[in-house]
Formats: sequence, C-alpha cells, structure tokens
Amino acid sequence: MTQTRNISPRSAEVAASLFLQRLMARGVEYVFANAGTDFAPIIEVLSAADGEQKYPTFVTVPHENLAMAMANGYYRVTGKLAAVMLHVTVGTANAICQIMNMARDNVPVLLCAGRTPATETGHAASRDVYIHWGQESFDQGGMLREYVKWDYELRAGQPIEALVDRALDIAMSEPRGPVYLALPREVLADATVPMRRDNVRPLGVASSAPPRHVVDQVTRMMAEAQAPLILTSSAGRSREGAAALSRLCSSQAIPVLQINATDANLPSDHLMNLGFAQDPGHHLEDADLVLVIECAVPWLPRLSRPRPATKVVHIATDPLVSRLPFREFEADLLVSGDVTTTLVMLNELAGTLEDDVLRERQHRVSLERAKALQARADLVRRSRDQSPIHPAWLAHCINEAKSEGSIIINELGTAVSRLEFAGQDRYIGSSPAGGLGAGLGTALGAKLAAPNSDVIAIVGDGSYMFGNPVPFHYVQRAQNLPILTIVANNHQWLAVKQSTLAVYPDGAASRVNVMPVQGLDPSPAFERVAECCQGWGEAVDDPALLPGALARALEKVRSGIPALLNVHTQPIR
Ligand SMILES: Cc1ncc(C[n+]2csc(CCOP(=O)(O)OP(=O)(O)O)c2C)c(N)n1
Ligand SMILES: [Mg+2]
Repeated sequence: MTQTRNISPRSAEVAASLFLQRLMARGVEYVFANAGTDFAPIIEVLSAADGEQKYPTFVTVPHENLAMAMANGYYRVTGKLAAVMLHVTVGTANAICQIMNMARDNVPVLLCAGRTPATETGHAASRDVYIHWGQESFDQGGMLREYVKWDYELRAGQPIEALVDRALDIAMSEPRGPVYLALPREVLADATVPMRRDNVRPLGVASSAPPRHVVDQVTRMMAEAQAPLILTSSAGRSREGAAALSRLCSSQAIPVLQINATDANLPSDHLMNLGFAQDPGHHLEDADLVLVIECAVPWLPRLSRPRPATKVVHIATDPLVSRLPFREFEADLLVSGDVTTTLVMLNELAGTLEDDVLRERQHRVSLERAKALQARADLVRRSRDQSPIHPAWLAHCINEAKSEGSIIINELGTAVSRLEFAGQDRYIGSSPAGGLGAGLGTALGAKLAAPNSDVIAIVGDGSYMFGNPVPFHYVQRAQNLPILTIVANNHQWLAVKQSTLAVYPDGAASRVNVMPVQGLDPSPAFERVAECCQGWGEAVDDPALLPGALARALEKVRSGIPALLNVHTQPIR
C-alpha cells in the first residue's frame, strides 16, 4: 500500500490559499484562468472560501490567448497588473504569442501555470492520469524565457507569498513586462511556510529620474534648435505623461508625430499634433533636433533618415530598447528615466520661447495640420458612395458615431491616422511584436476595467479569426462585457499581399488574379457568430447604411447586448 499524505483540512494554510491571498493583498483583482488537472488545489481553496472576498476574482476564459489579451486590455486601462493562470506546459504554449506582444509593449502580467505532478505516488496530488507524464518537461519556463523578465518554479518549503511579491515587483518595475511562475500541484496542495514579514509595499521599484545635468543638456539643445520635432509611440500612455507631453510641445511649439503609436498620445485637435504615421518622411528631413520619446522604431531607415547635422535625443525608460537584438538608430544623447518624470522636468527647466519664434513655429505646424485635414476630408468625400465600403468612410463613420470617453482597440481594423481622439478617449493599438489575435481579448479586459465606457474593437477579418472569436463572444455574455466589434472585412490578409508586392513589385505574384496564401474567401458570416452567442450582428455593404448600423449597434451595446458589424470593405488601406 502506498502511503498518502493528507492535505491539510485547513485550506487557509495550504500554498494555494496563501498564493491567492497574497495576490489580493498586493492589489491583483483578477485572475483570467484556463484550468486543467493542475488546478485541483486552486479550485479546492476557492470553493472553501464560500464567497469570502479574500481571493482575486477568477474569470473563466476558454482560450489562453484570449485570457492573456484580457490582462493586456485591463492593464492598459487601469495601469494595474492582472494575473493569468493556465494549465501546465500546454496552456503556457498557447499564451506565448501574447507574452511576446506584452513584452515588446512593456505591459506587465503575472502568468502562472501549474506544473504537472512530479511524484508518481506518495501524495494526494501525485500523478493520477496518463497526461501527467506527457505534460512534464525538463524546463517549463524555457519556452518563454526570452520574453519574460523573470521566471521561476515554486519549491517545497519556500514562502509562496514572498515569491508572489518578487514576481509582481519585477513585473511592475520599469520597463514593465511579463513574469512567469510555475506552480507544482503537490506543493500548491501542501501547507507552506509563511513569509517573514508580510507588510504591503507599493509594487515595483520607485522609478528613476534622469540626472538634472542631462535634462539641462536637452533643454539647451531645444533652445538652439530652429526646427525641433518629437516622435513618440507611447509617451502619453499614462494620463500624467500625456499631460506633460501636451504642455511641453505647446510651450515650445514642437510638432509631435506619433510613429507606430500604441497609444493616443495627444488629442486630435491639439495644435501641435501632426497625427500618426509609420515613418516621419519629410518631417524628419526638415528637423534639426529630433526628440524620440518612448519610440522603439522612430523611422524606417529604408525610407527616411535625419540629416547628418540633425541632433537626435532618445528619451525612454530604456532608450536603447535593450531587449531588441539589432537596432541602429542615430543618437547623440540617450536619456534614461521614467518618461513622465523626464517630461515634467523638461517642462520645469525649459526656457520660454520668444513670441515671434513661438508664433512662427505654430504657424508652420498649423499649415501642416490644415493640409492633412484637407486631404482626409477630400478622401472621405470621394469615398462616401463607394461599395464595397472604403476604409476611409468606415473610419469617418466611426468618428461620427463614437462618444467622448470611448476606448478604441484597433488591430488592422483601420488606419489610426483616420481616427479622431478626444482628450478623454483611449486608444490601444497593436504591440510592436505584431502577434495577431490580441484585439478581441484586449477589448474584453478594457471593458472589465471601464464598464461604463463604450469599448469599440475594430479588427480585420484575419485579426478577428486570430482572436478566438467564439470564446470572445462567450466571455462577453458570461461576464456581461458588451463590446461593439467592427470587422473591417476585406476578405483577405491584405498585409500579406502588400508585403509580397513591396518585395516583388513586378513579380509573378503581381500578375495572378488571387495571390496564394492571402485570400480568405468564402468569407464567413461573422455577424452570425455573434448571434449564435446571444449577441446582435449585422452585415453592412452599403456605405449609406453604415451610420445607421453603427448607431443601432451602439444602442445595443449600451443596453447590455454585445454587437458585431461585419463591414465589407475594399482591399485597400
Ligand atoms: C500570430 C500571427 N500570425 C501571422 C501573422 C502575419 N500577418 C500579419 S498581417 C496578417 C493579415 C491580417 O489580416 P487582417 O486582419 O484581415 O488585416 P488586413 O491585412 O486584411 O488589413 C498576417 C496573417 C501575424 N502578424 N501574427
Ligand atoms: Mg483582411
């Protein structure tokens, strides 16, 4: 007879319980979970809690990719980290694409996964099904180690609360990012040692400010420049950062171009806002000082470069973007420190511009802005009657329909340069890692974080299918998170076609009717996917009917019913 150790009946003392209590104590409110046999101790302690609010809320998410994306959206709206808990090796594997996205976008998450039981006998939690052999690996964290800031496996005899602290603090330290903790089933089920001191301190490490003399150097460069330019992807991620950026560019009359923006860094009507682009083009060539602020890829060197005499300053928590293996951008000065703090210091230390200089620069930017607005308005006018629907008309109708304070998630749904953002709006673009399938889950996490805001997910038809659509519609209903989903359905992976044409403009692929490996016809009736999950769906191919459909869909969402518009669009950007 095998001796089996009993699991303590006082579940409060087992590692699983202390683990969850510590998450709660450190401010982790949600665990997005996809369970398996490794969850037995977790499910046991959750059941024993009997409604007592000592653990975070568990949300059942029927695909790991979606669970991770929810943590992304939740963080992007609240600034608070969420935990994700998945099933051993296999669940972890399904989460890796989003781990890559979050790592490259500096989004923290605590990803936990069970570890298949290590023992064959001797413990109530020992192996009891055959997968427990097949699911063991030599190095479970190895599969994602390149993309996490820290990974570890709980050992017997360790204070799990101290491990939780370590994981959360590292994830929330700048630059923020994912961490991974593997939790073996036997150890989770056992009583554990408490941590030595259970004080609750703020998460992370107090972030650093750049040295004063370096900030002075930047202000001197600003004072000497005739044509300064700011390039940023995410300087305005926090409200404070956005406010400090707005103040700096206004007082110094420095135009801001948002390059590969993951955030809306300035309101659209801000007088210094030159809008969004993937490459700064002539703006870069016209500048004599470029402030690159939280922007890993400020220009595409094949397309444009600063002039040799132009000074380039990179300002970021990690201005070298040291996790990127190769990167060779011109730089005269690298300024490392918390970006909001740096912007606030620049505001305090920068001198005042002379009135005529200020007005001259403001005038120059206003001409650029007027040109861009005119071009956009012309395109909307030309495209308003086109069927299939022109992407510019779709963006225009979304701008008209959305209310102030909306949260817009965009995954190849529309060119962000055509969207309008008010000061209270939020924008969540795709990660620089470009792993598709984040949009739908990000919208769920955002809605959970801001239940009173309209959350609008605009996704390509490919991106919709990457995003675990049935689990997405299920979670909307199960958790009461109604979202307006707009599928910009061009019946293909247009990006794949465009990149083939960019490499082989006159090649064989340019002459075929339908390029291989990029078409998505016959296009599914996505509106019916929403319907089969008790949502409301409508297909739109008449441009004149689009405004009405958007208004109906928003009305549904505001009444609690998830809505999807399947908008048939032209295969152009
Ligand atoms: C996980 C993942 N797989 C594949 C790709 C390659 N990829 C980049 S864009 C794209 C097409 C996306 O299609 P859709 O969302 O319909 O946007 P469209 O290009 O049509 O505008 C693909 C397959 C990727 N970025 N991520
Ligand atoms: Mg498409």
